Amino acid sequence: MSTEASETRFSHLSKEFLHVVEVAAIAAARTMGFGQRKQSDRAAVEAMRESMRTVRMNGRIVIGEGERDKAPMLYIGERVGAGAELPDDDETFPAVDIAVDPLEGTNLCATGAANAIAVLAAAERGGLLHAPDMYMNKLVVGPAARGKLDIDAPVAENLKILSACLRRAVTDLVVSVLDRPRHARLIADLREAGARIQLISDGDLSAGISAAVGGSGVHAVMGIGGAPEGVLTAAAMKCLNGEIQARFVLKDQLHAEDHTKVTEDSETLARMQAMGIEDPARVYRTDDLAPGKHIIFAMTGVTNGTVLRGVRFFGEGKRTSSLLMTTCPHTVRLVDTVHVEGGPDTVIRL
Ligand code: VTB
Repeated sequence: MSTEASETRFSHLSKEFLHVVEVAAIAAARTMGFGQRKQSDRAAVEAMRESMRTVRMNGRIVIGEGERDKAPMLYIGERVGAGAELPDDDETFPAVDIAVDPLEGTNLCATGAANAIAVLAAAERGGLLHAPDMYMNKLVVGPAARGKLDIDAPVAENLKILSACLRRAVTDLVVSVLDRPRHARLIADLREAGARIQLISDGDLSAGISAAVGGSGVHAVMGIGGAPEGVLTAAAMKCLNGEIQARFVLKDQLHAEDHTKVTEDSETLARMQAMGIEDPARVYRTDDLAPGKHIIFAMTGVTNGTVLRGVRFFGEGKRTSSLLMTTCPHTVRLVDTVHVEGGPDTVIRL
């Protein structure tokens, strides 16, 4: 098959992935505010898994719900899609690596708080890093500051550079940080430097997307969150021209002043090695986390958020708001979908 034909086949998958995140978001949104985060997550996972069965791909989950023994569905290594049973070299369907977070922000959904999303990223085989389910220190910025900051530099220094890139004072900057005790020092440093802070209870992936787009009121994300979300953030950054720098953090380093020191958590170190992470202290950049040339990133709002609206149910159907992005061709689509369920008299509001 010509490269062009296989590229076209791959980019056509984006519409199918849009459907996958839409149905996951709808299923999760049905449970909004129930106070049952596991139930919300299960609803999203089941809907996503079911809708993925017919996607015309030979898919492999590289970031999912966990290791095979802990997660019955969408576990790391699971084969998905219409070509799931086919061998790797079969060309009936494109071979695709997939990272999913069927419900990013389970607590946000369970409490009806802002920015719960359903997310999927895809790339050609090998295009997304196999990141173990552990913590990661992250620095996320938009295109204006891409390549200019350094995750190892003091916070005040990074803010100074960011303020110059964005042509505003440090006191005008907003940095999003997960509200966790482990960030006490980071928050103190940000305050001392004079930046404004948006403390979020969950969801540093959606915060990263906000930081990368203009007009969101968020200029950077800093601090320690999940590594799987880091890979998904990298996929989004490739589409938005933003940047993520990141470093794995072992559990016993969580409260340490210096996250660059490798400690004795031998079980996690072994898990990292088994997944191909040779140097645990290395700084990963966007292209290390998402090296793929052909990236598809699809996300649907579950609850109302900074860049997307949540799912709305209106009796004769529902309405979803999604972001669908591809690198080849480079497109960013904002997709507002009305899923009509009523009869011929249903009025569609535009
Ligand atoms: C992180 C963050 C996610 O959960 O994984 C966080 O990346 C977990 O951190 O966006 P804690 O273990 O400290 O709760 C999220 O916020 C998703 O909910």
